Amino acid sequence: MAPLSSESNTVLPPVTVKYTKLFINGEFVDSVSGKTFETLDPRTGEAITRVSEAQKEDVDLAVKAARAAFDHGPWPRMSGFERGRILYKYADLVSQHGDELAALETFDNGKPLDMARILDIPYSVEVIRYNAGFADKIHGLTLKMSGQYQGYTLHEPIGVVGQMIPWNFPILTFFSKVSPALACGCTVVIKSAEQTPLTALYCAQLANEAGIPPGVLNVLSGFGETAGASISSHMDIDKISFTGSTQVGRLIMEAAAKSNLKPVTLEMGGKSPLIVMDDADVDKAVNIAHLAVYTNMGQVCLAGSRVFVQEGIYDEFVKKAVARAKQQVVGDPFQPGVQHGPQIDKMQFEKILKYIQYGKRDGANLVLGGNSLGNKGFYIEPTIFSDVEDDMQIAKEEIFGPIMSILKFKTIEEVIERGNKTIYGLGAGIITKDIDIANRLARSLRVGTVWINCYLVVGADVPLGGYKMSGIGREYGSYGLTNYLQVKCVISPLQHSPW
Ligand code: TXE
Repeated sequence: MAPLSSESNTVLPPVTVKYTKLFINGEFVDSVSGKTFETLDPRTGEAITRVSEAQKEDVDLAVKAARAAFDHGPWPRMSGFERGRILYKYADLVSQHGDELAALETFDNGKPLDMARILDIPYSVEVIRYNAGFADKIHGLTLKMSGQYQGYTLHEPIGVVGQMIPWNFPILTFFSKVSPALACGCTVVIKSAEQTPLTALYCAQLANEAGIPPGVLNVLSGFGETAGASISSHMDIDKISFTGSTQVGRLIMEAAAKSNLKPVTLEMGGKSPLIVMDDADVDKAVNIAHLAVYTNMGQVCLAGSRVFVQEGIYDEFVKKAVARAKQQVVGDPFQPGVQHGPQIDKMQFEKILKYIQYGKRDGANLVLGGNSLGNKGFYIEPTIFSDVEDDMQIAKEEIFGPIMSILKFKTIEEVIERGNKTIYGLGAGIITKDIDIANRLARSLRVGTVWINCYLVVGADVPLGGYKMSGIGREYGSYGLTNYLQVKCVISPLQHSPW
């Protein structure tokens, strides 16, 4: 671990900010109130720039534009082929501007530039292309009814969609929400997270260049309690899709229920078990666990934040996990080779340090890290606790930081029960050479994704979502498109009509 100490660690970002206003009806506009807010550089905690702040009246304007574009505009009415063509162009533009977008993402979010370049941007492009390819393949069924009737189903766009995204994967969550909705012919009002508004605004400009008509995609920067709440309670929005905390997911569902009962898709928190059996290759298991916990500084909903290791290899695993984490290159995320940058903001930084205190207080064994790093920004050392017990706070609650909690178990029955003993159900990992054990665990864990001998492997074609309080619905893959479609059934008499 490279110590972070002096000011000289912070390098100049290779990017300038171009777009800071709200994007409504195809134009960048000031907020009605004229209010703006700062977005911060997590490397320093200092302001990058100010962006316009959307509030209720701006949400109303964006919804009005999206409503008009849906009710009267060309987007839902054009052929799926044409919509797909425009979305492919959008993907090409994101790819062409990939270096600038990656740098902007790192500037606003603090994730290593290497990662933004090789993961966030290409994966976003893949997601847009995947959904673009579906635009002309959305169709219903023909139904041979009993009696003198026949029916068919139409899969129609659900309407105006409101979307709220988090700060941990700003571009990726932007496109995982926007591209299936657009492919289905919906129009969108999306609010970025207040910590990371910059790449969404850049992508709004690219939507214009791709030929997405005005009003079809509206991008707002603003806070959850104001702009976000206005979206979820809006009477003229037909559907909500949200990614963020379970706590806010609940508020959104409540607001949707209290307004027009719009359906909601929720992707929320997790406390995913990663189960390492005695027969595992310990070095490989340590690598997988390392990636499962430290990717994106632990700010991943699917993070394998409870590492269950069977007793026979427990001590060796802990020792090797510590050695592996010590190799993590921590530093300014713009520096080549850096794998671990700052946490997103002061609130998350303090939350994580608080959990480190809880771990110590509850008697877990701190075997690595446990401190903040440097004299500015939001850096935290990769941290490991061993001897973690199920009822400790660090084993129960989502920390969303670079903390590995290692728990010991004896039998499969025990680990199934303990793995499932959580309010969450997002992901799980299994590391074993025994196919029977892998199959049994995969069937027994109540989660949306199970990885066997790997972790955090995702793809545009693979559905993602949670059981229990981790979520409602699935995103990505063909499943993701169904969030944005209504099914209409049309029935008519056959030749010998009884009417
Ligand atoms: O999330 P919020 P925060 C978890 C993680 C993290 C914790 C808190 O544990 O430590 O949540 O993070 C918008 N109506 N995840 O506070 O508040 C908000 O503006 C409508 C897991 O950042 O849920 C932002 O756009 N919208 C997660 C988005 O919700 C509201 C990713 C997420 O913010 C709103 C992020 C409201 N009342 C955090 N209040 C994941 N699943 O990956 C806030 N928002």
